[in-house]
Amino acid sequence: MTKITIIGSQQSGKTTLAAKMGKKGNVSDFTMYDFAKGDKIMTIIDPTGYPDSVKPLIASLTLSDIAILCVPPTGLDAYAGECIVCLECMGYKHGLVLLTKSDTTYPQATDELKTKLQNITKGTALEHWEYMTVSTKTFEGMEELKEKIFTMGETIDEENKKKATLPTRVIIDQTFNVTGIGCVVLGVVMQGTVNAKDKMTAYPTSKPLEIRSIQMHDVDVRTAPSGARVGLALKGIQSKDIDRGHVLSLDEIISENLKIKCRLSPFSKGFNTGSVLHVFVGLQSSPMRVSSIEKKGNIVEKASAGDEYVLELTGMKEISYSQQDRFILTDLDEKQRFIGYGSL
Ligand SMILES: Nc1nc2c(ncn2[C@@H]2O[C@H](COP(=O)(O)OP(=O)(O)OP(=O)(O)O)[C@@H](O)[C@H]2O)c(=O)[nH]1
Ligand SMILES: [Mg+2]
Repeated sequence: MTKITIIGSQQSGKTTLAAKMGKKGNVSDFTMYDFAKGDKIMTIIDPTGYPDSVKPLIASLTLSDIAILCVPPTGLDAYAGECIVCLECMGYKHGLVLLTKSDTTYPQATDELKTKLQNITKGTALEHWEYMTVSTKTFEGMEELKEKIFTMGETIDEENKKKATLPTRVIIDQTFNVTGIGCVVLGVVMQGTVNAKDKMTAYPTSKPLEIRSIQMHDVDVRTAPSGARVGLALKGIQSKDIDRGHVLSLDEIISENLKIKCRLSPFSKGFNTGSVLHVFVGLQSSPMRVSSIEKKGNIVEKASAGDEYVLELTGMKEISYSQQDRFILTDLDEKQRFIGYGSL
């Protein structure tokens, strides 16, 4: 099961592409599309709530394995630039650069655009991503794109198999109440394996629960592997007690404040002690005040683009995370909102 997020320039054909690739499903601040061919299943996410908010962008990418960065013949715009900084901050591994609307340009211009983009993305997470060309109008490149995604999906399936024995963690992106069943949640098994009857805890609220039943793409299953998109019916918890961003796990760290080692993006403006940042971890986020900035053991007043720091951040809301999680730092008042990333 391969999960893809489509991002990139405004009006580059992202929504049209998603709609041509799959059948429209759930809509919130991102829209999901499903495609199945034999045992191959694909979920395509269109983060429609971006660029108004960075939340759906981070959420969609977190729930996906592959990012498709769409660039039309007119090139990168400020939002595609911001998407690249986001991918870089997330350390996003798998992706493609898709040169869209190929029916409106000619091959030489496409080659020039590709060379330009390869120069811009040198040294970033996108450096070794493949380039493909499509038109949703003439269907040029559409089959090749699907094939490419399934091939990448095989690599991702292998990576997921290696995560099967890790402690189980499921990130929830939707919760609702179903009459006669009770609390139902949708989410992705980020690592480990979920089994019916498993006893787990919802974090950061620390509410205990039991997995009553599991569905994968509307089919009842007893167990769901790492990487699976699942629907879970839960026992012992009400839908009002669980929200998007919550993590089902056996053990997570919970805190309001953080002390993290972080690296600022070269494309950020930096910040000072006292600044308020929005810190994301998985699908959770919290506004946090920078209470101290340390550079190589010394306390400093300002954090600048491209450098590394130890930050102390003070929040007012509990978030949950684990030792290996990556925190994404954003400043929602800036034009380019991604500042950098950090870890414990
Ligand atoms: N000629 C041509 N037009 C296209 C193609 N794909 C999309 N379009 C047109 O481009 C416009 C934008 O398409 P959307 O799919 O809405 O693009 P988007 O990237 O989702 O746009 P935003 O969400 O507003 O950023 C629409 O008028 C589409 O009909 C294509 O391959 N060729
Ligand atoms: Mg769109």
